[in-house]
Amino acid sequence: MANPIIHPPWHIPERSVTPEHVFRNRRAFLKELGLAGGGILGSAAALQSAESAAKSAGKYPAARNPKFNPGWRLTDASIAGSYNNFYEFTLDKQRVKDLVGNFQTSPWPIQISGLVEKPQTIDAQELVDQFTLEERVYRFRCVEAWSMIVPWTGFPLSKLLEKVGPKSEAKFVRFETFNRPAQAPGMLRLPNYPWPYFEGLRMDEAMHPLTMVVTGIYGKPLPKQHGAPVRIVVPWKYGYKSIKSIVKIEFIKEQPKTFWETLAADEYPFESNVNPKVPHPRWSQATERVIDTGDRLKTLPYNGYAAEVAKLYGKT
Ligand SMILES: Nc1nc2c(c(=O)[nH]1)N[C@H]1C(S)=C(S)[C@@H](COP(=O)(O)O)O[C@H]1N2
Ligand SMILES: [Mo]
Repeated sequence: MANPIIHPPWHIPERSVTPEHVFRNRRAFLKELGLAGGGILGSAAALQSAESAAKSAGKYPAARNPKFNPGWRLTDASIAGSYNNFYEFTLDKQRVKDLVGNFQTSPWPIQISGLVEKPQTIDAQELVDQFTLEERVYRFRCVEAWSMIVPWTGFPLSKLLEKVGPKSEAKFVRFETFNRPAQAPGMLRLPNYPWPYFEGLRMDEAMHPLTMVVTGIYGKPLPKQHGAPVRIVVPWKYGYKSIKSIVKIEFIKEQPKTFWETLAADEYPFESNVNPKVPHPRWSQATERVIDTGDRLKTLPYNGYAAEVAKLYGKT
């Protein structure tokens, strides 16, 4: 076969996104969900989708929330966008951006399920359109001891939770990333990894006002290498908790396993709060390297967010 890549049924070439393609996308998506009815629904949906795309485009850049605008020097955008951990594509941080070409991020059904009042499957764009986007400057600290400071665009995860209504028995939220080896070459090269990537938070961590659903960075929609179209960002935890390109949000009773915990439980425990005093089994966490300047900084407890979050862990 000339082309070994088998495209999913809704595949369209990315470069030609026009309202007409948005229309076709949308229909294919609804069909997949078993929702496509006659022409009326089809064209109404198409209109809605075209409107939705236009509306989303107009949301960037979102207003910066002054509470999260500490005047820190931002990491250079092109460096943040070419130094990515996204193992679905490659382990080589500098090459992720070059390998995301086949990754299709629209349409993007997200399933909200489990112990929740309003379970649903909804396209990422429609979901995001229900919220007011804001920009927040956050520190970001990877467990590998590098860090950056970036302006994320999105909204608090708590707002989404309020809308879908977790039941009182729900104690944890589990997130899952897409599972499409044909679009993500790293998945095939690491066959022993427990794909798709999955993560979790306690309900109080998920409800904390710092925890964000992120749709953009540096005033624009998320580039694919940063986890398009929708990811989570939890700034007081090591970077791997901030799961990219999510397709599933599930409310559950028991603490979920996580991808990295499954691979090495002693190195990547569920909680994984940034803590300079607790070394990784193979290296110190006392300092961090800023990815663009190369500066060595002292790592702060909870990545600098102790005043906001230490109380979640019985500490002040
Ligand atoms: N699905 C998925 N999410 C992921 C990862 C990944 O490999 N796959 N890597 C994590 C790690 S280790 C880090 S440090 C951050 C990196 O985010 P960035 O590339 O936007 O800086 O994404 C996290 N989310
Ligand atoms: Mo990381």
